[in-house]
Amino acid sequence: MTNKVSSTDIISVLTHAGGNFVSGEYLSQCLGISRTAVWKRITALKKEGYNIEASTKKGYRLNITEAPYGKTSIEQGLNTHTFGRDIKFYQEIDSTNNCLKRLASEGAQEGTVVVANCQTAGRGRLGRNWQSAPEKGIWMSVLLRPQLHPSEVQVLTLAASAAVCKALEPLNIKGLGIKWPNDILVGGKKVCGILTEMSAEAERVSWVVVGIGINVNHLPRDFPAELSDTATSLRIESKNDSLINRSIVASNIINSLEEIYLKYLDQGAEVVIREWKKYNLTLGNKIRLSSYDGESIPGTAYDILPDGRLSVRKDDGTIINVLSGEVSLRQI
Ligand code: BT5
Repeated sequence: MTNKVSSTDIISVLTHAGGNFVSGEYLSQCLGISRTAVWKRITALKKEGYNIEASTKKGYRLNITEAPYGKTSIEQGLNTHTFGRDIKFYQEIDSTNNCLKRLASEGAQEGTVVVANCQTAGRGRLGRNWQSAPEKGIWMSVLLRPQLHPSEVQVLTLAASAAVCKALEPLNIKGLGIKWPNDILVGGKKVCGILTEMSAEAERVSWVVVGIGINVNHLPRDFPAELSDTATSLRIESKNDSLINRSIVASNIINSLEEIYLKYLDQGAEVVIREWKKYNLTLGNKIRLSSYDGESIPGTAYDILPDGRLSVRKDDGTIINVLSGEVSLRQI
């Protein structure tokens, strides 16, 4: 009897559970084999490549394959005028920002989007590296061609982080917010980073590429050791432990980015800053401001100015306004 129970029977029970956990005891009763036999078969199935999660308390769960993630499934969720009307989707690319910068210099339209399932050379700011594991995150860049002075681009960076937070609202993640200028954190850990790059003449912007990297379906083991204390994912933070549909999240982001961008061009920076402040984790907090020349200034984040600069009251009482730099929160 025992030997006649095939692995397919186990897969069929787990599939039937629709991605929920099934206890070892239930499997054992259902299939008429011992719990040890269940465990042995599960181990063999995992070796075959089945993505089965085992939990001593809850039992076994087959990770149902993620909903489709590609150009068509992202397009299906769009309600935009121009953003995302031209999506280039790659299974693998060096960096979506690099790719879109090339396309921008060849004359690509505003709203062109590049998305990749995996980046082999994802970039952060100042030459830093951005870990972009295959299948796990949203690695995406959006092209803007605003009629703006280069000094007004900082506000676009704030707009992008506010747009991402708004798009993530349906996931109901407690404590998600923005550390100035545009790191999105949950419980002090980074879930999203944004890299804004531009090409400009003295008085006018030619193009801006907004690169957005979001850790979506990572489990803790998917992060390299050096990020284990500082990075998190939407899946980890959403607590219900099921795969998040990246297509829906990506299209929501494109939708909300177009909305806030058009508002900025139409109504000015105030509307962006108001939106950004809804998700603020920085203002009112004690911070340490590290400038790129290595100086580290303790103070309190005080306000955002209309040009996107952060106003900091230093611990000695003087006020400084900064356009760039690294903020670390001294308390959350
Ligand atoms: C950023 O830089 O946060 C901007 C990241 C932008 C990534 C997107 S993905 C799509 C587009 N294409 C690109 O090539 N880039 C953009 P920064 O503030 O400099 O943060 C970089 C630092 O974050 C690194 O030095 C690591 O410490 C940490 N880090 C790297 N990968 C991470 C990840 N996946 N999650 C959380 N933290 C990470």
